[in-house]
Amino acid sequence: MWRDLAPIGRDAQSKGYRRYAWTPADADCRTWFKEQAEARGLTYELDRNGNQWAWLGDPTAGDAVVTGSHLDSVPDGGPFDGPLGVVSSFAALDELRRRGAQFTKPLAITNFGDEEGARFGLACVGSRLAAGQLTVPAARRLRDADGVTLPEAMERAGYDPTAIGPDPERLARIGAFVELHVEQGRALDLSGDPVGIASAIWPHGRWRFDFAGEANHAGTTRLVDRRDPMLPYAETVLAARREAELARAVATFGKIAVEPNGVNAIPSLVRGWLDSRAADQESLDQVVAGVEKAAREHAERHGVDLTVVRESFTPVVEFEHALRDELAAILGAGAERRVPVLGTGAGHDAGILSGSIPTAMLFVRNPTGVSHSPAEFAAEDDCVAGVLALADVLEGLACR
Ligand code: HGY
Ligand code: MN
Ligand code: MN
Repeated sequence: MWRDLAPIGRDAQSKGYRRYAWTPADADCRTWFKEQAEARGLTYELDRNGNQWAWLGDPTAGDAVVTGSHLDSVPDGGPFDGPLGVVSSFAALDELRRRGAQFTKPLAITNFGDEEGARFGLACVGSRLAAGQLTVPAARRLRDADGVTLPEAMERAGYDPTAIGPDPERLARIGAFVELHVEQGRALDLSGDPVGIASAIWPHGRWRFDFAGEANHAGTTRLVDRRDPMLPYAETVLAARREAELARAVATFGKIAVEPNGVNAIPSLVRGWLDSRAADQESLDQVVAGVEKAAREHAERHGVDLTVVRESFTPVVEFEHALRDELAAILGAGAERRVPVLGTGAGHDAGILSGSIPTAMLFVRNPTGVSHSPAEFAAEDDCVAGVLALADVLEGLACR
């Protein structure tokens, strides 16, 4: 399965993945998912929001145990973020069949669409739509860098965008959703464990800072006559780092768009996107307020106009304790050591769905902690340990 997926959407130069929502690479990943489902005799379903489901047993029986993740990537993302959870779900089912496990509840494997929000800027679109956390009008307004809206992109990919919307009946069928994901940090490397259980997801969001100045000639415009938006932008990036350090949080300006983006032209507009996350809401609010305050002061000083728009936000997620503890009990049974429980600063579909159904996450060791990079890596032994752990969890939850 891993080898079949590997070449899809992989850039020859960067060796990173460019699997953006509703693009041909995304379509190829979706085809792979459907083939894996059908190869196992699972009932394939595509839901109204373009999420893919592979069912074993009667989906309408209720109390289903569901596992899966996403197949889309950030720009030049790594091979594991998302796909490890989907591949491990199919592999865990294969393992359970090898064990002769008898399912007493329906099981489903899922691929949630557009988790990374790389193309339209909002994370977890597929799961947010299903959970009613993204309204249809707001979804229809999403636009990519070329001005293509989400509905247009879905239509071009052969999907019916008029069907999108909340899917409470589908979520009501689910008793528990467990997502396996490569760890995006080094906690398991430091603790020496191949697998961990998630406790919480930090509150996190994305804010767009638009600095509007005055386009002019780079060579003939005196410094005192400039309204150069690049300067307050640069000072704001440094302010974000300071605010994050003060609040023991993280803040990243990872994406910038400059108009007209010419070497010899003072920009008319600089757009910068802030991603900030913190262990608690108060710290996150402190960082964002501090960055915005600094941005306004610097913009004012340079005669530049500033607008700030919050484009994506996810409140803190505390995974349901009963399910978290059930995973710990299942994985701890007979093991010589307790499976570590750890928080994360990375968002996931399991976080979005935790507002609607009981969800939990398993993390697989990432020896360098690097993610959202072609260098993202997990050792095969650890990936196998993740599959076996997921199989144990699914057996414990769905094969009583
Ligand atoms: O950005 C995140 O935390 C996730 O990878 N979407
Ligand atoms: Mn990611
Ligand atoms: Mn992910």
